[in-house]
Amino acid sequence: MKKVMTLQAVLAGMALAATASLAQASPYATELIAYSSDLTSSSLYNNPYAVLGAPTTNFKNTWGSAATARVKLVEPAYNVDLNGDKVITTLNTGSYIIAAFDHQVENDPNNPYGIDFLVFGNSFYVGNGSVSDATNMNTYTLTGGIFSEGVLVSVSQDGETWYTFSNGPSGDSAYPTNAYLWDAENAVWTDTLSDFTKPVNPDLTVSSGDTAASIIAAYEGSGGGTGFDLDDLHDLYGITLDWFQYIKVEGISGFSGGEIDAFADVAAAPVPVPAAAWLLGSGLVGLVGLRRRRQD
Ligand SMILES: [Ca+2]
Ligand SMILES: [Ca+2]
Ligand SMILES: [Ca+2]
Repeated sequence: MKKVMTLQAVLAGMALAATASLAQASPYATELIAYSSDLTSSSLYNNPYAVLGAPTTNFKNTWGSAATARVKLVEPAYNVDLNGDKVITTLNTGSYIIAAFDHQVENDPNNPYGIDFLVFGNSFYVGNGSVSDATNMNTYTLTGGIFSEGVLVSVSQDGETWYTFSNGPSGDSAYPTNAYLWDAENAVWTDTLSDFTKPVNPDLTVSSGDTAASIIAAYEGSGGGTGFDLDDLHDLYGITLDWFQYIKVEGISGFSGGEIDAFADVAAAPVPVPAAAWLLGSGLVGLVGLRRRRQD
């Protein structure tokens, strides 16, 4: 009986350990540390908790038609999500939010384009004509313009000493969020989510006459977001920040107030494994040897 109890205790401990490791796996900001007193949670875009978790994928219009829509690069997140929860927070001049990841976000040389984290707002590419989920992205053309706003972004290791991206980029700017992959062949949205931990190629530009579908294709599966490289802080502060855990967004004077939806830690690109190492790892080396001996 005593042994059974011990085994149960061990199993319970293992389950706890598994839960703990899962809880530390979020690529998104998980905790709200502080926010300005004007963010009182009372109105639609005034809840600072809306910046936690994954970027918004679908939203519901609580006015009039109560229509729902997917978040796409030509139709940004607003109003509430399908559960009725608030999705974005406006940062007017003087507003700020400090959030934290549950792990250190690294300045990883294997991150695509050197980009270490993404900030999602509600910017969008301006298109020719109205847009809904039924709009054909293959033929919907863009003006070349983007609706973006300014949100100042800073990072910190301890929540006290801050490093500000004062030369930009700005939160709530390119690249607009695109939550789902587009099936260009059948001209329909798929239910496959884009990758919110993958940056868009920073060389991508949008010109007048480009179709929305061509830009979605150029996202290469990324869900968009504004990319930040910790190496850019070196020129400003003369230090190399290897990681951070706290992020601060602030309203900038001169802008009407940008919105923040979410923050994401960029996933490092998989490092190509040399063929010999792959064979070793798979145990196929022995098989190759056997075959050779048999042929001899
Ligand atoms: Ca970097
Ligand atoms: Ca905005
Ligand atoms: Ca959000």
